[in-house]
Amino acid sequence: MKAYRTILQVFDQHHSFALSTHVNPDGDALGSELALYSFLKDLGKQVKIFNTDAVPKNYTFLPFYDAILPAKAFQSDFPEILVVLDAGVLNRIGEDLSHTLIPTKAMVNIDHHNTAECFGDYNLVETDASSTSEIIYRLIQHHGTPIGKDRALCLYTGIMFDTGCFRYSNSTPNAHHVAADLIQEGIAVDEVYRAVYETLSVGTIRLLGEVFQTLGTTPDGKIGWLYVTQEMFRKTGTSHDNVDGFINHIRSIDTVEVAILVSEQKNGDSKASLRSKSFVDVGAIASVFGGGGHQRAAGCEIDKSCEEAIVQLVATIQQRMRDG
Ligand SMILES: [Mn+2]
Repeated sequence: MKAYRTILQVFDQHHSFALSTHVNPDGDALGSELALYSFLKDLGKQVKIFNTDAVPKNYTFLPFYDAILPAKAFQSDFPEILVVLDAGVLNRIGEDLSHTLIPTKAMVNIDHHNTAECFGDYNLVETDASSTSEIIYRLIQHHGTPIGKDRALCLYTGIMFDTGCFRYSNSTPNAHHVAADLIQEGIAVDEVYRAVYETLSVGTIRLLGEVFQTLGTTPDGKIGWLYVTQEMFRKTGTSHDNVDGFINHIRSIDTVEVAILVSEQKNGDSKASLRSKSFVDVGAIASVFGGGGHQRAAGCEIDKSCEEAIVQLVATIQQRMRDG
């Protein structure tokens, strides 16, 4: 637990902080960031959050979410300490921010990704943690500060999201113990679930209908994919934000080991999400294409059309499966 002590000392010895997390922030990115924000505020620190992408609407129930500033709000008020959460490499916070948001004293990286590069001056990287939120929970506990209901709501949301609502293999006994503690702070788990997942627009369901038309699988059924194009977004009045969770439909096919969801970017390039069920390390697959992630969940960008990206991904995955 020396790593926790070291990070708490760094917090103790400095006054001004900036926090950031990865682009397209998810429940864990936001939950861990906002809980840490609240913790540092309670310690009397000056704290600002700068994220490249805005908070998705379904996360605006999180306390303190309006403290999150856009990248362009950062001028030259350099923080002593920059804490980067839930990102394994620095440029995951966005190309611009990764170059402009420079701390005067030290960078701290808190993360749980297998592919984490430990790019900070101080790194709290625990690859067996379910989520960055679980690590922030431990950090606050280690300090002896009560978690409290607001931070519990943030951290529970993070753990719930990263464990796929306690269904993925990272739903460890520890993750459940921490979740139990957080629930004890008085949060309503049914409300958290509804806020995150049951706020779909009609457009999102229409988009799902379009995307389902693209379903493909390899002859053995082990790899399945869907893709979504800019035209589908236009037709249904939706955007990339609405695609969240679509990949789970492919993963739920009985024969599928690897699920691929490819999304066409505005410039025609592709962004791929990869999920696996039990044995394929999709983090390793993603890193072949310059991406990253975990064994069971990863992502990468490919400068090809959706169809071409799928062909390349499938070939790479089949090769890995053959090599065992
Ligand atoms: Mn995470």
